Amino acid sequence: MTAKAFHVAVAGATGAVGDQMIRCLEERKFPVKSLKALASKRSAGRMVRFKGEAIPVEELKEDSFKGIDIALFSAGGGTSTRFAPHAAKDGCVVIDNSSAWRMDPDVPLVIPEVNPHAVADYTRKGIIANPNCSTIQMVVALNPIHRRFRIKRIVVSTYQAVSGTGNKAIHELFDQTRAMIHFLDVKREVYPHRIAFNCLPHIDVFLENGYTKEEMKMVHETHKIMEDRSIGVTATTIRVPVFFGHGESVNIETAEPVSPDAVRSILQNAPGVKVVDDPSQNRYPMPIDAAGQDLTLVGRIRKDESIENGINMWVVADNIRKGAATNAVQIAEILADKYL
Ligand code: 25A
Ligand code: L14
Repeated sequence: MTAKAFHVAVAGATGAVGDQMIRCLEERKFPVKSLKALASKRSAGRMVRFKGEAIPVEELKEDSFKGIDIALFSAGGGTSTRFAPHAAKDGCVVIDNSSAWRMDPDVPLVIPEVNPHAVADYTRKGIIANPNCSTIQMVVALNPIHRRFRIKRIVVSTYQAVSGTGNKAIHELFDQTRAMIHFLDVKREVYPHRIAFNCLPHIDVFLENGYTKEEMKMVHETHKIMEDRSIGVTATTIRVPVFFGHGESVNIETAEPVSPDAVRSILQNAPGVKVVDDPSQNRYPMPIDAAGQDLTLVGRIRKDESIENGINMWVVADNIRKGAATNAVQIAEILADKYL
C-alpha cells in the first residue's frame, strides 16, 4: 500500500501565520504531494521556500482550489468569507484561521488536544475553523482541570504580542522602538496609539456591550470548544509591546474542592502542556521561552485565597505557532489520518 499524500494550498502564504503554516507542514513532515502558495495580487510572483524548493506565490482566485485536497487559510476574515465556499465546492477541505466561520453551527471549531472528535463535522460545509490564539492556549490549559473539578467561572486578562495582527504590526513595533531610542518622530499606522513602551486595552473592534470582539471571542469560542455553555467567562484583552508569545493571567472558580498541587499534577500529564512553576528558582512561563516551540506553558499556580475553590495561574504560548499555524496543521493531521 502506498502512503497517502495530499495536494495542499496555503492562502495568505506571505503573512506572519501563512509563512509559519508552511514551516509547520515541513517540520511536522505532513504528507504534502504538492504545495500551492496563494496571496493577494500584491505578492504574486514572490517566492516562498518549502523543503528547499522555491515556490512562486500565485494570486488567490475563486478557481485556485481545483485539484487541491486541503487548504489552510490565513488571509483575514473577508478573504475567508469570500473564498472558502469556492474551495469547499471544489472538494477541498478548508482549515480557516480567521474569525469568519468559527461560530457557524455547521463548522467545527477544533483544538486537537481538546475536541478532536469535532473534526468529523467537516463534511457539513467543507470548512473547519481554527480558534482564536488567546482561546487556544487558555483552553489547552483549562480543559483537563474542568474535566476533573468542573470550572464554574473563568476571569482572564491577556497580554498579547503584536505578531497576532500580522507582519505590518511586527514592523510597527520594531520601527517605533528604534525611533524612540534615537529620539526620532514615531509613526503609527496599524494601531490607534503608539505600541512601543505602551499597553493598549484594545484588541479587534469595540462592540455595543463595551467589550472588544477579541474579548467576546474568548467567551463564545471557549463554550463551543469545551461543549459547555454553563461556564462563566469574562475577559480583558491587552496588547503589549512583545513580538511573539501571548501571556494570560487566568483565575478559575471550580465546583469541586481544588488545590494547586492537584492542578499541577493534572497539568503535568495534560497533552500539549508544560508546567514551568518553580518560583524559588525564578522559573515561570515567559514569552521569550514560549516563542518558537509548540507547548502551552503554565506556572504561578496558586490558591485564590479570596474564595472557597479558586486557583490563579499564568499561561503562555507562541501565538503564531500553537495559537494559529501549529494548531491548523494538527487539524490537518487528524483529517489526513482519519477522514481523507
Ligand atoms: O483578524 P482576521 O481577519 O482573522 O486576520 C488574521 C490575519 O489575516 C491578516 C493578518 O496577517 C492577520 O494576522 N489580515 C487581517 N486583516 C487583513 C487585511 N485587511 C489581513 N491581511 C490583509 N488585509 P498578515 O497581514 O501577516 O498576512 C496577511 C496574509 O493574507 C494575504 N492576503 C490579504 N488579502 C488577501 C490576501 N491573500 C489573498 N487575497 C486577498 N484579498 C496577504 O498577502 C498575507 O499573505 P498580501 O500579498 O496582501 O501581503 C503580502 C505582504 O504585504 C504586506 N502588506 C500588507 N498590507 C499591505 C502590505 N503592503 C503594502 N500595502 C498594504 N496595505 C504584508 O507585510 C505582507 O507580508
Ligand atoms: O484570530 O492580535 O480572531 O490583532 C484577530 C486579532 C487573532 C489576533 C483572531 C490580533 C485574532 C489578532
